Order: sequence, then C-alpha cells, then structure tokens
Amino acid sequence: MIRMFERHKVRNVAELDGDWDFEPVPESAAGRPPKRYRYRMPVPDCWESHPEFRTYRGRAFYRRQVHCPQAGPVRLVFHGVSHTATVYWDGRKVGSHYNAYTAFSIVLPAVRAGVHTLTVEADNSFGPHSALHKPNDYYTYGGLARPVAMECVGPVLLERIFATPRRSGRGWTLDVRFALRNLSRQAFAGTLTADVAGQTFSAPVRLRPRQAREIAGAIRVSGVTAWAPESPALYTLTAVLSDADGRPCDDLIERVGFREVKVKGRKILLNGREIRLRGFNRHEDAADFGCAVPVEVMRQDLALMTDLNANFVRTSHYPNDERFLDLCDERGFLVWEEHHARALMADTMKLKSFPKQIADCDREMVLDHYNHPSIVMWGVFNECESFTALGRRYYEASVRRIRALDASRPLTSASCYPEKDRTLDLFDIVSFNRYVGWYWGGPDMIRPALDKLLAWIGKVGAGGKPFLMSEFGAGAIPGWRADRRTKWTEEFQADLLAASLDVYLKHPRVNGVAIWQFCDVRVCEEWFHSRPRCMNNKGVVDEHRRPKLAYETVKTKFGDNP
Ligand code: ADA
Repeated sequence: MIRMFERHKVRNVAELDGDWDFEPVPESAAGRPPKRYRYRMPVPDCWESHPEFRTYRGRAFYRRQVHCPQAGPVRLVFHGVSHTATVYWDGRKVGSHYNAYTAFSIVLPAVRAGVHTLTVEADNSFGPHSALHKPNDYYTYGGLARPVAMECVGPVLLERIFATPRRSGRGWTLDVRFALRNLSRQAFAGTLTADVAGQTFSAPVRLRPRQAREIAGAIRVSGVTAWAPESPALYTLTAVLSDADGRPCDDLIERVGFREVKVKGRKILLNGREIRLRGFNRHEDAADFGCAVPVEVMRQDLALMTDLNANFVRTSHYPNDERFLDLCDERGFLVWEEHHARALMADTMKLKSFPKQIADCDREMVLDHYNHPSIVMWGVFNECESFTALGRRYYEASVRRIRALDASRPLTSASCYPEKDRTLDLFDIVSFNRYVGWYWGGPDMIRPALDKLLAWIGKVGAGGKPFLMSEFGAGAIPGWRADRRTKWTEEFQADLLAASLDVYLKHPRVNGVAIWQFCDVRVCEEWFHSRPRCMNNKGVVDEHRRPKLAYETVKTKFGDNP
C-alpha cells in the first residue's frame, strides 16, 4: 500500500512489495551489482529487521524481476530508500537519490514489453558524503524502508497536482495547478479535465515534444464542509488527461481538505478560528520494524494520541511517510512537518554535500506533501546553527525556497538557543525546545525560565508572533518504578511532565505544546553514554507502544486544557 487512497484508475501501477534478492557488499564494491545474492529481504522494510543485519551500516544491493505488460515509458517510484539509493535497470545505472525521508522517481522513456531486472544499491553509511544522516539521537536505518512502485505510463505524464483552497465569500475556491510532462518526441494535443466536489474544470492541452508545463485554474465550490479537527472532511480531486481522440491516457487522483491556516498577531488561525496545539514529537520508529513503520502501527499511534487528548503531531526531524500524513488528514490531526535536520552545525553546513542535500529535501518535502490539509506549518533546522551568520544564511535559503514553493502555510523552526538565536525574524511562529527540570534546573524553574525566554523574544522583536513549546520532557526507563522518584524513573517523568504542562498549557503566550516525545526510539550507538538501552527514552510510551506512568498524566492534563 502506497497511499491510503487510490491514486490512479487509468495509469498502470504495480506495487513492488515482497521479498527481493539481497546482498551486502563492501565499500570497494560500490556501483557494481553482485552476481550472487545469498539472502531475501522484504520490501518495504529496513535490513535491521533481519537477524543478520541488526546493526549493519554500509552498502547492500536489492534485486528483483519486473514485468512490463506494454512497450513505452516506465516510471519507477521510490517512497523512501535509507539513506542513499543508486538504481539500475537491466544492469545500467538510471538514477540515484539521497535521503531516506523523501520520495523520488525515475522515468525510463522507452522500455520494451517483457521481463526486466531492477536493482537498487542502498547505502546507510556515515561520512562527509552524508550531511543530514549522521550519528544522531535517532537511528539511520538501512534499505528500501518505504514502498516501491513501477508505473507503465503513456506519452504524457500528469506528474503533480497542487490544490490550494481559499475562502471566497460563503464558499471556497480551489486554486489548482496541473504539472504535465511530454515524455515523447511527438507533440501532444488533448484535454485535461478535473472533478472535485461536484464541479468540473476542463482545459485544452498543447505540449511540444519533451515539454513540461503547468496548467492553472480556479474551481469555485459550494456546499462543502471545511476541514478541521472536529470535521476532517476530505474531497477527491480526479484529473484525467485525454488525447485528441478523447481517449484517457493518464490520470492522477488527489485528496483535498478545504481549510486555510494563517497567523494573525499572536494567534494561529484555522478557517479564521484560533487553534491551540497539544501533542507530541514523533519519530518514525517502532520495535521490530525500525523506520519502516507499518500502517497498522501508524493507525495505533494516532489512536493512542487521540486517547491522550492530543490534536497535534510534529514529524521530528524529517518528512514523514505519506500514509501517516494521509491518516492525519483523515483524523483531523494538525501536523508540523519539517525538513531533515537535527543539530546541524557549521562543520556539517560546510560540507560540500550539504547545500544540495538540504535544498533537495526542502523541495521534495513541499512538492510531494503540498496537498495534505493536516500540515498546518513547515519547520526547518531543529536546534541547528541559528546563532551565526553562516547558519543564518542557510536558514534564510530554506525559508526563501519553501515560501517560493508554498505561500499558503506559516513557517517555524525549533530553537534551543535563547539569548543567541539570530533567526527569529525569519519565521511566522517562534518555537523553542527547553528541558527545564531534566537537563538543568528543577520544576520550580519552568515558569521563570519561560518568562525570561518570552521577555528576550520580545526584546529581539519577535514578541508579536505565536509561540510554541516545541520540545520538553524527561527520560524514563520503561518499567523502572521507584518511590524515590529520581531521574530515569517513570515517576520522575510523570512528575516533570505534569509540572511542565501545568505551566505551558495555561500560559497566555503559549499557543501550543509538543511533548518530547511520543515513543521511545533507537539511537545511534555513538550516543550510548547518555542513552540507556541505546534508546531515547523520553517517550510517553515505549518502543512497543506500552504506556508509561506519564501516559495518564498527559491524558488528564491535555484533556483538562482543550
Ligand atoms: C533535542 C532534540 C531532540 C532530542 C532531545 C533529547 O531537543 O531536538 O531530537 O535529541 O533534545 O532527547 O534530548
């Protein structure tokens, strides 16, 4: 399953789930598919789920046969290869991609009908070639962790749809852009039609050979239900491209939610009404599955967060699997999605690999996830170098890039540098991560520290913006209960979260909170000294989603402060 709804009725799509041939190779064999494959590996999955590869860091090849029922263009779609993919078609290199958390596709313009060999080289090694995936307080797994599909397409591809809802009068208008690409050497003449909420849009299409272009329009709708947490109404937008004889030659189906999110003064408005956010930071990580979190666990996570009276989730610290975002759309969860960055400093930003890797991630995240109504803000650079001119240049570049791709959503960034941060002016919403009572101070310091922070934010001119407590929390070893209630006990975590939520949920300047974190997650072994079990143990549930003592505390506090 690639998405939670069917995206094509015309286009021929084959999902390539199942066991592939698998063979780890040494660095010296990079770029050379092996002749012999000794293993079988499930796709999607990460190789750490296999008993022999629990801690494997390096390269491996995946291989399988695919059958193309017709001659013509083929589009290979990879929703997440961790963390670098090199793709071969019948032994010839046809493309590559960096970053486990964003999708990529490769178009082969002319493929003969019949059986072909698809080979993917995955590499999860660390080093200067990888600026974003590095030894970190989360684990970089290896393999084809998200779904793979092969599409047999026609001469013209309906590549993307961008649907931007805006309120107009008592109804809504959907500004739409259709991205088309002529894959053939012949000119194309046809018609594009799109249906949504009972309305139809139609436009002639003329494309020169190999031409890519957009067709834009505005579809006025009435009688629709606005998308909101209490009414997550979704509408199917079906676009069909037909040739000059009226024969459908491609299609693309999207889901839209009619909602507007804006910042007005110190308020975050959804459809003109102020929203207050209460929820969690969530890594894509689950016991036995690593980052290849199955849809069943995604559903369970949202059921637990709903039970906890949460309405908000931050995709810390990278773009998420689209199926999770689909589920957030369906359940009315509000999402802060962010590009892939955690604690990147000048040494990383100076790597040759960094500029393109962060720019690609910005673009792929926004272009692919644009239509999700649940995403109400974009985030960048979690706890990165926001206090130097070098760092600020990269913050500015990402903000500029994302705003150019999407003018409809506010931007934020989670900082941990009060008194030093030089980037607050770039964002619509100010967010800070503070671990008062865990890394320093005690519960009695929570309120004074917040007031001091807010005073400084005001002093640097960002006091007129909404403010989010984007991270706070404490570690608790699952099952460790002790009446002395010291750090690492479940009691301590429950006590500190209670004290923190009593301040943050009631403070008039705090628009929302995201607890660090929803579930315990695996971390890189380089972090063993401060991460018992080689896990980040600040989850309110453990890696198996078993509640800790803090679960009931959070449920009550969130429930008492809607
Ligand atoms: C930081 C960081 C998180 C996590 C957290 C912690 O705020 O953003 O990814 O590392 O600290 O557990 O200390």
